[in-house]
Amino acid sequence: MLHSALINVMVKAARRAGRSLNRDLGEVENLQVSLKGPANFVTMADKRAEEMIYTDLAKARPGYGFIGEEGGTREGADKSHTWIVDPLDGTTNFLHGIPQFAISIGLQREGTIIAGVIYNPANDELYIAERGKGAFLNEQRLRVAGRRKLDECVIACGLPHIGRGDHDLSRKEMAEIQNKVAGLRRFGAASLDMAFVAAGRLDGYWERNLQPWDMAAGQILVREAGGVVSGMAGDDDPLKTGHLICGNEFVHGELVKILKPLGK
Ligand code: 2AM
Ligand code: CA
Ligand code: CA
Ligand code: CA
Repeated sequence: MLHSALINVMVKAARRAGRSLNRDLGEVENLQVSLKGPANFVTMADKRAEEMIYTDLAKARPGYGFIGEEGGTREGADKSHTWIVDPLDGTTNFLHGIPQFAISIGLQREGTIIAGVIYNPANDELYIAERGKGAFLNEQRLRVAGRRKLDECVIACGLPHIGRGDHDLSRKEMAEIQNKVAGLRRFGAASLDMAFVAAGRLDGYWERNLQPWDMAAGQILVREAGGVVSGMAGDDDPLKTGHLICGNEFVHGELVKILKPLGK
């Protein structure tokens, strides 16, 4: 499969930052860990990876804007294109040596995500999606799972962290879903949860209080794999609300039916 020049730029940046993360993973006990807030860890690994990604992307596409979790917003001369980057999604997993973390790079044009790359350097899984051109895992075309019975589905969620979000609501949500599905999972890296939905490994996923860099690339992966992505209302934009539900059309609809009334 030949990808566009744009995707090649994103893949190259993700792979270089991935090598850096793998090096840091080998010496994770020597990494300085700081707290941005309660249970909100950041390390040199996050910052180094973001700098590399910014450098590579800015070199290849000078002028595009950049939003990264660690570096904040950098305006570009080109007001229509913006990179949305999480240099290390799943920092807590990373710090514990759990190989479920990723680099997530999305590209937004005029408010729409047009390309996404998610890369897990621990197992070398590379997810790619471009608008209208499908979604891929290591060159294999992806399609969301086709299950239409909730009690056969494996669903993932995210949980609010210490001092953030509504913990009572999340308990209610989990209890409702747990009672209706084959399995409920919590992996801890939002971008990979979406990549797993695109790959048909998970049937659906929901999480509240996400940031744009957690979901920019994941959204287009799920959509290009034939899935549906929205906020909690079922037809709203998760980039605007911060809340996200995704799955195949059926599973997405069922999750919305269960979760939407709980949030009121
Ligand atoms: P991060 O590792 O890039 O911070 C999983 O629920 C998602 O929440 C991940 O995408 C993770 O991204 C993010 N996350 C982890 N700890 C967090 C915290 N304390 N506050 C906000 N987001 C967090
Ligand atoms: Ca973080
Ligand atoms: Ca993240
Ligand atoms: Ca991060």
